[in-house]
Amino acid sequence: MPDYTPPEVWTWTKPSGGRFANINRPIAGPMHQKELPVGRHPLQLYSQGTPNGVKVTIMLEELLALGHSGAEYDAWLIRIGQGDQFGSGFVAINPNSKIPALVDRSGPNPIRVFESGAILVYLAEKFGKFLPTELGARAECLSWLFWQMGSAPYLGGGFGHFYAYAPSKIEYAIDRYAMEAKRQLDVLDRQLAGSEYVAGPTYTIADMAIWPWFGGLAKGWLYGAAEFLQVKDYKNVQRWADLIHERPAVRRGRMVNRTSGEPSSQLHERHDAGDFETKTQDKLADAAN
Ligand SMILES: N[C@@H](CCC(=O)N[C@@H](CS)C(=O)NCC(=O)O)C(=O)O
Repeated sequence: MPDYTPPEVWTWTKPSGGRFANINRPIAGPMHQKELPVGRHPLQLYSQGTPNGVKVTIMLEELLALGHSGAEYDAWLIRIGQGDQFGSGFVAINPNSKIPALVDRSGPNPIRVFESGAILVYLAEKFGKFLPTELGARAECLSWLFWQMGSAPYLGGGFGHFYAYAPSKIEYAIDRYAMEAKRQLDVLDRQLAGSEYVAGPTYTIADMAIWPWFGGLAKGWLYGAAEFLQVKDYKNVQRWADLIHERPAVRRGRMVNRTSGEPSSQLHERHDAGDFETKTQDKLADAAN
């Protein structure tokens, strides 16, 4: 590896290279003027079907499956690869310019919520579901939720970035983050050895936050790394990943704002429960022909 001596002061002189380099920049704030669309439902979600986005669509679909009509939502697609997260309307609801972001328009004043973990807690508290109220069980659930929020940057921004997206393969970086990704898988595997769901005997927002990342990794959906990390060895994670994947609301949640994979699995925007039957990309293509 060629040596690099950092200069006295770092300056942004060239794109960093690698996938997503076009959306990386060292400054925040809006980059262009663009208002956000608003649909007819109480909740407006602005997102894309990445692991962080899917956490929220799973939660909304689970709430709807329980009959909470107040959880009806419009899901608008924010194409992060095209820089939609830097539009003025989006930055107004998430100054951090990252999906997902939610606006609750059910009350007299719209409430914005950003950060996927905060959105899960907000919805759990609003509807009184999927976050235990007993102090100990609540602490366990929130501990695992925050574990996920703290772990994902190492898995995605560390391992995923250097293994799959960086412009060159750097052994030091891949070793460092593969070690951490496997350590995190082992943490989860040990927890799931004695617990049906992550935070205990019931399904909670901790499962919804952790599954899109570590369930996805276990099922071989992330970074083409299933073999490299030997994910099949984490037997309890595998059991749990399948258990969550079987849930109909999880299957629907995975489809919303999804822009890759089979056209029949991609529902770019969701404005009605019936859209899963009629508005997936394969159906829209058929209708256009
Ligand atoms: N901690 C944030 C992370 C959100 C995040 O990293 N979102 C990514 C997609 S998964 C994003 O919007 N990236 C666009 C960008 O970085 O410009 C959360 O959990 O909501």
